[in-house]
Amino acid sequence: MSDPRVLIMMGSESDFDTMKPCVDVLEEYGVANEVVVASAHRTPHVVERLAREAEARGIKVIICAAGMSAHLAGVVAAYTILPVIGVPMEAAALKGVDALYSIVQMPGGIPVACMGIGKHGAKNAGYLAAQIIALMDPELRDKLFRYRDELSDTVAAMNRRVQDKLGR
Ligand code: RP5
Repeated sequence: MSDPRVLIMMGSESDFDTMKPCVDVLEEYGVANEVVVASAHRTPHVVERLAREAEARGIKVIICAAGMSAHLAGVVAAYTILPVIGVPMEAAALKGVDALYSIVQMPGGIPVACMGIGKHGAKNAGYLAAQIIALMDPELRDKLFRYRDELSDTVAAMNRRVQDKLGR
């Protein structure tokens, strides 16, 4: 995709299905993005290059998805002052709690915005990145406000259905 504003990095191909909702959100709101598989442990040199070059390429936000001993977001954050959003992947043994703790417990001075584990976290990473970009993009800001209005309508409809079921 040309002139991406969001760079999504994931530690493995096995993270893709979980991260797809993140890509979907960015696509829906017309936020140009680039998706790359790069691992803090298996390809550290690639991660370093992507993180160092991101700002000069016009990237505004970096999203990093990783599971298990998840160092990707923290390592990327060490090389850039762009906002970095981490998404913990749910891997077998510890169900993503390992990745959550790895991402959320950054030492002071090198922040990472940590989302929830799995697909909800991935979706929220997309929205948070879009909201950050919206600070510089009034059209995107309007779209995000329209989405919030739609959400509100959806909840009001759910409430009406529940009241109907109760006969109230
Ligand atoms: C992490 O290890 C990846 O982000 C992935 O969540 C996990 C397992 O990777 P694979 O063994 O499936 O490639 O680095």
